[in-house]
Amino acid sequence: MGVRLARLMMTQHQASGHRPELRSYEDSAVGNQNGKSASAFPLSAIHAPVRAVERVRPLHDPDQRRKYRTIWISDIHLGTKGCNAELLIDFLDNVDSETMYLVGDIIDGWRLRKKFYWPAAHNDIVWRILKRARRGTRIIYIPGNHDEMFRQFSGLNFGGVEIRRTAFHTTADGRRLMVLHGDEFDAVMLAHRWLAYVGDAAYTILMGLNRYVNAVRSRLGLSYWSLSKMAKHKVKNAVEFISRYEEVVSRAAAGRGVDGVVCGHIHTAEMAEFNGVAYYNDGDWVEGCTALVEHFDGRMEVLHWPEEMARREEARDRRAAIQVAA
Ligand SMILES: [Mn+2]
Repeated sequence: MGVRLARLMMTQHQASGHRPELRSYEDSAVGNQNGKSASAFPLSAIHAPVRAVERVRPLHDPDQRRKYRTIWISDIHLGTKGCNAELLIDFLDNVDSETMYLVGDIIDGWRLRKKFYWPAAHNDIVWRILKRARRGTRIIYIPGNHDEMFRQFSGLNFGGVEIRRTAFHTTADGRRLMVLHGDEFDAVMLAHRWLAYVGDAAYTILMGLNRYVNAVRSRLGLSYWSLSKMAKHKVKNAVEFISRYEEVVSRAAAGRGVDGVVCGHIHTAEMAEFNGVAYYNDGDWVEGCTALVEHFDGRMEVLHWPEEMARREEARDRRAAIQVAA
């Protein structure tokens, strides 16, 4: 299944009219720098997705990135319109780590099976992650329920990416954390799979609305705002569900004798403690756009990327204003 999906992605990529764009990029680059004609350059020898990475945005200097000991991200849902690829690309271009955990639902196989959707930006994310592995970042991928087709490869290594069902992480201050996607605890999903699909449909509608609201907001010059994040916090049932989920996961972690647990799945970033067990959720890249990070002293933090971006823009505006004044 995984191989078929990968092949399908490649085919789609090549058929999407990407080549002419890439060629024109190549033409100008080769022509300007070497004075050679483009036809002398063996374009077909170049792997198209690699060029796509460099085409979208100039490469950032890895040394300039904010560095953490560990990064956890999950619920990216590549292959869906809900995936906030722009924000994630910005995150990956500005933040680096020694170890990176991909905590599941990275690729949405459920949705891809129904309707194929794979824009160039989604390839850019895959290639940025693989490039990190090549540069020496340890990458551990724990497939979730939406990318469960990769679970059969648990224990294997692909291009420097280790695939695991569950992982154990030791923090700089010596705490042992269990890392898993988290659908294992979702009683609703196990008992009534159809209910999860109904929830999925409602979620898709909400995400569509979220996209629309934010398109309007960005046209008005307003920052990104999460509709369902607000909706979730307003709806009592959802709040109850989330807190029950957090307790169930923490109790299971206590049973395994670890100091804490890191998961994703419910798209709600959180740092909490239940009966002496730390509960961390790295959130998602559909609505909240959050990551969990470990500092070099073992301190944990949730990064809310839309806010980080807004802060950066503000600082840039301030610098520009100072320059104008001077
Ligand atoms: Mn999930």
